[in-house]
Amino acid sequence: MKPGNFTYHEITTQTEAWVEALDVVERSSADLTALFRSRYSQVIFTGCGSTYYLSQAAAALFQECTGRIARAVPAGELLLNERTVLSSNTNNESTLLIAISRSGATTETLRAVEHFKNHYNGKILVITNYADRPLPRLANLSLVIEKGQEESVAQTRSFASMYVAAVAASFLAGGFRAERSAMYQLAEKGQILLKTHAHLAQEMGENLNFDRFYFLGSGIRYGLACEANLKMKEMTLTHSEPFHFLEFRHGPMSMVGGQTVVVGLLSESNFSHEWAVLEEMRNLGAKILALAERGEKVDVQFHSQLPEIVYGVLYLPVLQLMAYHRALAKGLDPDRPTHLSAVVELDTL
Ligand code: F1P
Repeated sequence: MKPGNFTYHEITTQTEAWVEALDVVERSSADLTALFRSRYSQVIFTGCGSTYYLSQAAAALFQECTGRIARAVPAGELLLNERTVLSSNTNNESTLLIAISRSGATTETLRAVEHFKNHYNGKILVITNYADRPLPRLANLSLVIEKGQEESVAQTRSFASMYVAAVAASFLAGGFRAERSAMYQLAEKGQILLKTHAHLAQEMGENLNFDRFYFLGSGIRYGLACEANLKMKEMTLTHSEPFHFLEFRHGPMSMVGGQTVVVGLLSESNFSHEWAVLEEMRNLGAKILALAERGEKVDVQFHSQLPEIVYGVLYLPVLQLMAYHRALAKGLDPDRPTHLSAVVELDTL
């Protein structure tokens, strides 16, 4: 088996898992509707690593769609610093907990959900890729997307599959019927993007003159920028950080130079403000990689003709592929990132 074979396969077949995620939400729609109708005043999304970043992306979108207060916390924080997340005044039934985990076996997530289950009466929704694991057993309802399962350590297909499920579930909670059915168009658009931008991902990934990457995304895209940044770190051992667009001017831009790549996950709603940041960084010497629905100078254009709350998953494949190529160019195995294992299981918690 050549290094990176699994990762490459998982990235390039991920759209099948997107479709399965939509089918899973569709099949569970009655149960999900009942769950979202239950009494709660806030939603906590939780996970670790990639699935914490997924939680960030999902919480922003959930709040945007439903108007309900939603936030994301790392499972380790929910477990060890509970009072920074759940107020002691919190009514027992007022939190809906949405736990996300590829493996369904990460110790922090399990312990945090167990603790919540034992001390609060709020309902628990789990989003995962494996049915026969401890986490789904703790849930009132689980969304299991088996086609998202992976051989590789770093999450690519799994992340996208669970993200699609979280978005579709948020649309259901918010009554966004048309947006939910529009999501079925994403798979075809994702496949086209993977084909048309494979070369760009390779060219950017193989350019080892670049020594640092910044991923900018705001609103519902910030969690996705965090995830793209994590791929670059895990797979390629490259200095990389995520920021909200306008935050980048407030200090981080001092790191920009001729070997910097600034990746912009641009929105339509704030395009001009976000584009201005990229242009400023270009003037400071950075290489810009821009992704957006459309735009004259945008490198990766989706042309999805879908609303921006629908097409978030389209930001991922080209960036995952860029990390894959950079790992290979550095002589690393994208399937087996340095020091990492697929699941963090601890006997100390
Ligand atoms: C979470 C996770 C992965 C990461 C690493 C360790 O796993 O942090 O995101 O890539 O391999 O575990 P999970 O709870 O989503 O299975």
